[in-house]
Amino acid sequence: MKRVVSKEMYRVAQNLIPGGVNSPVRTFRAVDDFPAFIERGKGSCIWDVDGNKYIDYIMSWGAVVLGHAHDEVVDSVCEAARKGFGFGTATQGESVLAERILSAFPAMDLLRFVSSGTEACMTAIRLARGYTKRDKLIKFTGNYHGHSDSLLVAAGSGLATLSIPSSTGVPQSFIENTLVAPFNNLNYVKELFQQHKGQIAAIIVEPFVGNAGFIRPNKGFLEGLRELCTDHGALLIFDEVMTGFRLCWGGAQTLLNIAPDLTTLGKVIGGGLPIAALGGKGEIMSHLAPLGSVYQAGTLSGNPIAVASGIKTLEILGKEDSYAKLSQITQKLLNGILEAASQNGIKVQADGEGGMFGIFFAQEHVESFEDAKRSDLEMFKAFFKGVFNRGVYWAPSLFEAGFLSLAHSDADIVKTVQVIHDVFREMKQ
Ligand code: HOZ
Repeated sequence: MKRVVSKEMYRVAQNLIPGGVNSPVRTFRAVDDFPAFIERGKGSCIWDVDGNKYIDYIMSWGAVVLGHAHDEVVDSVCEAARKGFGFGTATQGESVLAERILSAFPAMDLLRFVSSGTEACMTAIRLARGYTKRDKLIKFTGNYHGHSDSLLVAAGSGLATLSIPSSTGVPQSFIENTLVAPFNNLNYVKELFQQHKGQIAAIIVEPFVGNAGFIRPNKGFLEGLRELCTDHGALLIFDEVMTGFRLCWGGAQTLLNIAPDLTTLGKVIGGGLPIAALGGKGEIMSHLAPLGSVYQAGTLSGNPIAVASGIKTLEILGKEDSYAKLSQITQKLLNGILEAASQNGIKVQADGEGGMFGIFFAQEHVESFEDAKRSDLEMFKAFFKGVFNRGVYWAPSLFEAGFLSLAHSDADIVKTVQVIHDVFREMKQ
């Protein structure tokens, strides 16, 4: 596939924007390539500036769950835009979207809209600290909760992709209260609670990890975290920025019937426009200003255009068979990958839930970031290059999940599986 115009645009961008991109994973550096500059998207596909067409398995990192430029969502966004881009004050749409989200999350009484997942997680941590009057926080290796200072420790996503263990520019004093445990290791967390008795404000966790590839929680792990938090008076925060409305109607907490104290959401709730939220029990949420003394604010919070996109997206997604369809199409893809791998003697782990999935070229079962790092990066690079050059747009990092949408068709999956089969055959040689 020729990417001549993209290459030139990338050259220009690098003189204007650090690394030529506005979010590091997008450089494709981890797969020894450069980005395709995208011109447009429709349904399951995107087209680059050279006219190449790709079946998209990134879907704006999971946000565009209905497919690109869904006609009804576009109409809602245009209608909202014609009324004004934002007013910096209350609009009715915010309550409509809040009501729709709250009805899907029984553990939430109230929610506050912000503009990004980073803000949602940063605010959730501040709220947990303000509420418990404790400072320490437990996070898991390979989990990524945005780029606020205290959470940039042993993080997944771009940091893992670029092998940056922890960001420079974060003073040691900002992270000395961040304790780190391996995902799926409950005993390790128990030990932390013993060592730091009465000091831990919260655990923050991606219930299904999407920022270290896709990693499923072992049975009992999240339930164990719930119990530990309850026993020790700490708050359990589920970061469902990726998993919210993606695994099922609700989130991982609905699927597993676990009630976290706080939840962060993003991506799907804006249908591709920038909006995120944090929510939880009224007793905790009422500590946020103006009701309480934990401060948070934002000019673009609850932006009416993003809200309109979110309302329409959830309205369409709420139809009866949406998640059955998402799961069925994801399973079809995963089965196809496993079959192509077995036919070509390639060892691959492929797993997914709802419309989210991931693969690892690993000998052993991957259940933590540490396991993911031991999987075969060279195999992944060869796989990525093979599919990308054949028109399948895959996350350019071992440490990112993949996403499908309601616009992906059986024909898309058949075509993708055929491509993967050809790539595996080539990799075997
Ligand atoms: N943190 C995002 C998903 N893990 C990646 C965002 C991006 O690079 O665009």
